[in-house]
Amino acid sequence: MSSDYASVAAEPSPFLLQFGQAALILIDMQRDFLEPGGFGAALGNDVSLLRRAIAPNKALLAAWRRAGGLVIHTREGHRPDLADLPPAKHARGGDVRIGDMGPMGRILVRGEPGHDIIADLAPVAGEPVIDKPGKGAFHATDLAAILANRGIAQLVVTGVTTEVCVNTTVREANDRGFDCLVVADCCASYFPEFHEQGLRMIAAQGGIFGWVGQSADVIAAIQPQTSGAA
Ligand code: TIU
Repeated sequence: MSSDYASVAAEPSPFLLQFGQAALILIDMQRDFLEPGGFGAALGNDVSLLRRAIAPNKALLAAWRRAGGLVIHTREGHRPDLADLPPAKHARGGDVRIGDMGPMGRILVRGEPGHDIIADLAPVAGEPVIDKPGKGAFHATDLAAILANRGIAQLVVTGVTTEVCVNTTVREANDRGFDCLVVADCCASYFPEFHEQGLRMIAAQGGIFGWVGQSADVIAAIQPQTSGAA
C-alpha cells in the first residue's frame, strides 16, 4: 500500500487500517464447530449458519496473504489428559462433553481431527496457530507475546462464534490496547440474533470495543494500488 493507512468503511466510524501494524486473526474456524458431526452439531446447532462465513473468510485470507500481512489462527481445545480443562467448563454443555468421543475424534481435544481448522482455511507455513483453552485468544496463550514481537497494534478479527469466542477475544484485545476491526460477514453464530447483537455490542457507544466492517471493504483497502502509470 502506498499510504500509511487506508480508510475502511466501518461502524461507528471509518477504521484507519495501518496494514504494517495489523494482523488478521481467524478465530476457531475448526471442524468441531463448522462441520456436521462436530461439537457444535452435537449440541444441536445448525452448522450451516456458521458455514456462511467460510467463503468471505477465504477471500479475505487470500487477499491478506497476497498483500503480505501477518495471519494468525486460533483453535479452542484442550490437552488430551484434559488437565487444562476447568471442571466448571467440563460440566457444561449438556450430554456431549469436551473429551468425549465423537465422529471426528475426541471433542475439542488437541490432535483430534475435529480440532483441526477446516481445509478451506488451513494455515500455511509461517502463520502462527494459537491453541487456546478458553474462549478468549489471550487467556493462557502466547498471543500477546507474538503480537508484541511483530509490532502489531491493530487486529482484523473474523471467525466463530460472534458472541462467544470472537466477542471475548475482542474484549480482551481492547483492554490490552489493540484497535479491533471485526469483519461482520466473516463472523457467524448458531444464533443469528446473537450474531447481530454481538456485532452491535462492539460498535455501540462510539466503538466501545472496536469497529465493525465488511470483508469487501477490507479487501479493497489492502489490494496493491494499481496506478495508470505502467
Ligand atoms: N469458538 C467458540 O465460539 N466456542 C464456542 O464454544 N462457541 C459456542 O458458540 N458454543
